[in-house]
Amino acid sequence: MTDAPQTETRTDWTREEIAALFDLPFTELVFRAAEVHRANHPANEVQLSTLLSIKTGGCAEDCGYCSQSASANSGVKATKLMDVQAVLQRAAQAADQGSTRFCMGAAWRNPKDRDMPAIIEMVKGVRDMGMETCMTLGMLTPEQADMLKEAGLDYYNHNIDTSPERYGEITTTRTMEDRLDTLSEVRRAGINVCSGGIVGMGETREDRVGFVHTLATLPDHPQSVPVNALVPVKGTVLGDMLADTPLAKIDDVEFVRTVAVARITMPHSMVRLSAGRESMSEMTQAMCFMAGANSIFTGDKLLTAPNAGDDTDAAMFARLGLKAMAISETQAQMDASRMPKGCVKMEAAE
Ligand code: SAM
Ligand code: DTB
Ligand code: SF4
Repeated sequence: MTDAPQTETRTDWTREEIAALFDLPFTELVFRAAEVHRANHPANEVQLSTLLSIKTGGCAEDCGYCSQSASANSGVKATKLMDVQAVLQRAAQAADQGSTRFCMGAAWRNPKDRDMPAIIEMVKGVRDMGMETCMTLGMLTPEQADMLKEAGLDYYNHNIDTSPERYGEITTTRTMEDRLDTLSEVRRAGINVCSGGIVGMGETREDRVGFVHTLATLPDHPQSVPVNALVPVKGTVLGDMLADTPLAKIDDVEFVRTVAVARITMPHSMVRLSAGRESMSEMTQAMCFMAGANSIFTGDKLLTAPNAGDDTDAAMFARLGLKAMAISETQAQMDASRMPKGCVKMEAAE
């Protein structure tokens, strides 16, 4: 490990190196992550994304954290795919609120071919408003990935969620390999990859090491890395497990450590402080921004769970002196993230 900030894109991280980062004294780890952040991104700018659930609930997968699984008893009502015009109306509202990326999520194991024409209309319509588009629809066939690229989709979100060892305890209806296969189809099609996971599911430190290691050793780092804190939902396997064993809840310091290690190992990626902000103190969020998080979800709702809300976030940004990142800056960051491996950026972004 060197003392210079990590600007080189490495995909050969070892688990031992990642574990050693997690083991650093907290202030040393956050200091190093902040150096990497400043060398590669504007330090006080945060990208704003808005989520919309375009098809809610009734999902055939059994992800133990998710309120939308048909196997959960969460009370979330299953809906049909939303009408294209209604989706575009919500995107226009998000653009008015200053969001630069609109992420549309469907509670599907995979999209059916009959759904694709409406999905494509949604991508084209949102793009025409000048926003970046993101979809998260479950597993994709190579043909579907190509169709989404052709429609102009900017990002596809597909999380690996946890370590390869823990994966089978969280979801039994698919494997980590299935997940990685879809990610490689998305990459091959030329769509930016958004992939991260959830911390606070009762996993061990070793699982968090394995989670970051899996992402940081993909053939290319995901352009976007969402780090979610589990939102415990009553009636889901993990929500109920955590309600019974509150000590399994992750502490804020360990959450910030995970953000910092993601920042150091994937220096050019946008690291998104995702679900769970609603129950996180402003100080913990501030530590995450210090540790290199530079993207959030805005608005008062995620897919089904509550989010901090625009007024709360505006007040936090004012107090912390943070600025919304312009879309041109996000695109410059993406170009940097596509630099060949081993290429060292000479100038700091600010
Ligand atoms: N069905 C698609 C899929 O699984 O890829 C898209 C939607 S799914 C809800 C998107 C991601 O949200 C999941 O992979 C998971 O990481 C995150 N997520 C879902 N429920 C969550 C919860 N209760 N707390 C934190 N993150 C959650
Ligand atoms: C991601 O990593 N987090 C978002 C997005 N990708 C699709 C979803 C968070 C969902 C939180 C729980 C809910 O709203 O149901
Ligand atoms: Fe379905 Fe996605 Fe929820 Fe899993 S995370 S149950 S795939 S909606």
